[in-house]
Amino acid sequence: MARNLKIAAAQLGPLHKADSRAVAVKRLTNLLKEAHAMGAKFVVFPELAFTTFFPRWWMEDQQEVDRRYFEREMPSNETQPLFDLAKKLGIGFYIGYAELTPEGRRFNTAILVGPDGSITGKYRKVHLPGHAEHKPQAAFQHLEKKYFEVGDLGFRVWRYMDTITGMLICNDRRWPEAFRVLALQGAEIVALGFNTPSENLHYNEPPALRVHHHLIMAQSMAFQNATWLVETAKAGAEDGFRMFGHSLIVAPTGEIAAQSLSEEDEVICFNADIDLAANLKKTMFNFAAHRRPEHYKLIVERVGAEVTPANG
Ligand code: CDT
Repeated sequence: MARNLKIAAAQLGPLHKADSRAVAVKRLTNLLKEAHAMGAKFVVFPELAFTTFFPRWWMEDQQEVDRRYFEREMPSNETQPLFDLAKKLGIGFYIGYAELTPEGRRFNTAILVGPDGSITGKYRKVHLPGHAEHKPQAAFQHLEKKYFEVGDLGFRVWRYMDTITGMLICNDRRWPEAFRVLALQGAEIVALGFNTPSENLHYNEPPALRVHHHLIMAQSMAFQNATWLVETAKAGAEDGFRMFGHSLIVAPTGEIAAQSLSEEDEVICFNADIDLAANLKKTMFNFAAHRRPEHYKLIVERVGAEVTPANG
């Protein structure tokens, strides 16, 4: 019997420093209602969805950072309304947030919540981009290496809503290894939230080129790993710092099934045939038949590139 799942990407427009969690949760619940009206059963929200993208700011008072931007529990009193509404509507969701553990560790985290409201899975971001030190000359900061530890849960998949679903977060989408580890566990859907500045912090780069990279990566990762891929942005100008939208639902064929048009709150939805990848997984990307891991050893043995000429 065909397996179909109506999937939505619920893109958020900007959340400013002054916006409270209550404002964010209200907008997230409105998006959930809109997704429900479109028939969605699984909704993917962005990375760090309850606050502004705070790693763009250098802040020294860690207690204040924890209070304003980190979640000590999920759900909390403030975030509970989203969980309650999703459960009432029978919708499962992915959402990203800044996690502060009881031991005082900080992670950039995403969770998969079942349509019954229970937390099925947790992922802590592995690829933390940017820097840890203050760059006073830069137009903005990208301080994920200051505010978060590298995730310690690895890349996992879960049996979820009659599919096999994995999670990634933002910069992970630039690393083929992350997708391949999920695909080797049978991933049929990869859910990912992101916050990507339109401007390159390090050197001048046309914003359109940054979107181009985002699109070609999504299409190739979905195809080469024969998986559905849902990528949801937090977008627009947060306190004047612009991030692009272009939230996507990509089929295992590498085709873009749906794409957002705005940099505002916006829902896109697609009725995904989860078995669409079956032929691809039996032929071109039959990993068991064609992969040659004995020749891939450097992938895990070496981190940075080193020049090693073939002839010594
Ligand atoms: N949130 C996130 O990971 N953003 C990065 C920006 C990298 S620029 C230092 C991204 O890969 O989109």
